[in-house]
Amino acid sequence: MLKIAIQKSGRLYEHSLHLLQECGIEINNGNRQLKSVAFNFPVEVYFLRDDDIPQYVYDGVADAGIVGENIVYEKNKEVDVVSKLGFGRCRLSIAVPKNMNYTSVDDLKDLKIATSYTNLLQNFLNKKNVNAEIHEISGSVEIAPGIGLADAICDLVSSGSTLFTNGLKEAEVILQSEAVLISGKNISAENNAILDKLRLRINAVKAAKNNKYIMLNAPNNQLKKIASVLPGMKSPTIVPLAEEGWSSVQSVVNESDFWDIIEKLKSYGAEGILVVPIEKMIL
Ligand code: PRT
Ligand code: ZN
Repeated sequence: MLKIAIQKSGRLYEHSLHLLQECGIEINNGNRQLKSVAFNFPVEVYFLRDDDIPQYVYDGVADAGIVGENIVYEKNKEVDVVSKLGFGRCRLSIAVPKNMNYTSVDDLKDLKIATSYTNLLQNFLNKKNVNAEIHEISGSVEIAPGIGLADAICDLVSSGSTLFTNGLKEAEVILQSEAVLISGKNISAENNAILDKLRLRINAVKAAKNNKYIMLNAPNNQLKKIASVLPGMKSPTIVPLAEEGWSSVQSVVNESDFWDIIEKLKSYGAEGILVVPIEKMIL
């Protein structure tokens, strides 16, 4: 049985449970238990504070965990990052009062910076050869400059609105972060095999999210050009239409270059383009 730790409440909780669900793993956490065994996959889920997950995985109390990279690298426990999960995206940044004339990292010299990410901040300052005072606080970091507790802060940012409402501006980005699946170094062979199965399912879910299935009609004399922008998983499927001189082309396209491809397809004479979501994609 693979023991996997996820956040018990907070920003990663819903996404983590949803990802497991999309992987076909059903868990009942109706009355907010501490742990729960899946009905249909050899997994037991532990619900923990995100800060504790790397330690539990390092100690082998849990075999794997879902947690933000910010926590993984701050806690600096020896665990393996198995896969990036594409949610919980944010960045760890240094922010300064918006009226400060900030030009470079040297402007942080001798400032007092409030953070709960002391290790990541210290590493960054060392790398940049800047000497500043780190003031550790555990919550509401963004109010520290306003109440005279610090000159600057180092905290997670996603939309930037928290910084804005507290009269701060982003000065340096220290780390880009998203939720990741981690595993312990001493995982048993049996649990490692279950983890491999889980990873395959996660990759299938992620690939499906990043890709769309596309169907279109194309004049036969344009098929070469159209096929060249639609590589698909191997190559596009091309079947003749009942109407002479036309074919139906089907393929898979990546979300990131989706609009570029659509524009090219239209310019090559494609018609009746249909785009549908993919449920799972096994490569
Ligand atoms: O109780 P527990 O310790 O488990 O939870 P927590 O309160 O420590 O963490 P939680 O639930 O707030 O966040 C869990 C994880 O979500 C973090 O470790 C990050 O990996 C990820 N994440 C993604 C974020 C954000 N985005 C985020 N915006 N975590 C926190 N924030 C906070 C940030 O600290 C700041 O206060 O949101 C504010 C900034 O947001 P914007 O949108 O105003 O910029
Ligand atoms: Zn936390």
